[in-house]
Amino acid sequence: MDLLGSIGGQDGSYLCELLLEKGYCVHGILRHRTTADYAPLALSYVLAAAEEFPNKVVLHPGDILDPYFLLRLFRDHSYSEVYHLAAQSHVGTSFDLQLHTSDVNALGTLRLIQTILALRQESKIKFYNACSSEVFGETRDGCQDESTPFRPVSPYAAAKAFSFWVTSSARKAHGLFAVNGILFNHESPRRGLDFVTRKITFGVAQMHVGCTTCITLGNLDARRDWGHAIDYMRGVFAIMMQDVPDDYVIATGETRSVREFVVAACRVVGIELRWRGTGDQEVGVDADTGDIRVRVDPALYRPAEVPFLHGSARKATTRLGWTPQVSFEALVKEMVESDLALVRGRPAKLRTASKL
Ligand code: F7E
Repeated sequence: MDLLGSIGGQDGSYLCELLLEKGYCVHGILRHRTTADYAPLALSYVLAAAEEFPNKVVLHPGDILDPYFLLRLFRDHSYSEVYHLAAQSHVGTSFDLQLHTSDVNALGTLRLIQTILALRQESKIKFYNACSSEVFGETRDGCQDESTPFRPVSPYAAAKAFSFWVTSSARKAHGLFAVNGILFNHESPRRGLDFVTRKITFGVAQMHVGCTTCITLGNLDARRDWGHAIDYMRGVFAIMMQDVPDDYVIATGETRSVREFVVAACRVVGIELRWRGTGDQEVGVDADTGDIRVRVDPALYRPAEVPFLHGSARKATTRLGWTPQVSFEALVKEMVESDLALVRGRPAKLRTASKL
């Protein structure tokens, strides 16, 4: 039996489906969502799975911030694998919600580990911690892998670095099968609307049907290594299936700028962008019509930015046999097409009914 904390976001929803395919019974923690990382599409897939397989998907409304909730959960159920995905996952928001971000992302991890240790369950549980490429922070060039030093620049990344070290410490000090996945950015149609990729694909879809004329973005030159969340959840599962616990980078090995992402997304609906101006005044213009399609708003710049991420998943490829299957172009196309269906009122699956 597996526990996903939390199950209601992009990663939880895909991992839940993957584990169901493998024959697992999946328990998931569903937090009452009030923050910016609300991902209604992802949640709707989880609710659909719970409706379809009521004996296989069990949802626990709760919060990893509540130690008594965790104690009850781990006392009343016997878990063999615990996937810790719960986070305040928006890096920009972490500058405004520093304590909350630390409480969830850093101490939340420790609360889970402490619960396992307090109940003396360390010999029967495998524990996965969702670490993040944001921990590499100020790196400017080259590839980042498991040996790259952490140089976090945001409260989000500092908290994720803490979560990394308490996880590896639990492995070394207490013999818990505890592993970190250092995942680079991973996207999909189920991504929350406040992450740049989905903001762009949803904006492009809205432009295409005439709901809006322009997308407003922050730093167009930040570079990220973007992969597909389904590929990355396969990687997470592979990490947990090893006999020996270890930490792994999961990345595509390709890096692109936000600017390149928006160009690729516009191309899916037949818009070719030309760039005019510099800095805050830069605009992306529709080459055919001359209409402004992209603007820059300095309010969306981060107080401290990670300028460049480019991962090397060589260890995962060699030891786990993991490679990404979905190309950058296929990812962008899938996201734009899914958002087109959404804005046209024909989403693939969108459930709102819930027994919670
Ligand atoms: O930003 C720039 C922004 O918010 C990507 C999370 O899953 O991946 C994600 O963190 C880049 C940044 O993701 C806008 O400044 C420009 O440079 O999509 P994002 P992120 O911060 O990289 C890591 C691996 C995680 O672990 C995190 O949980 O895009 N950018 N304009 C913008 N970003 C946003 N959100 N909105 C803009 O308008």
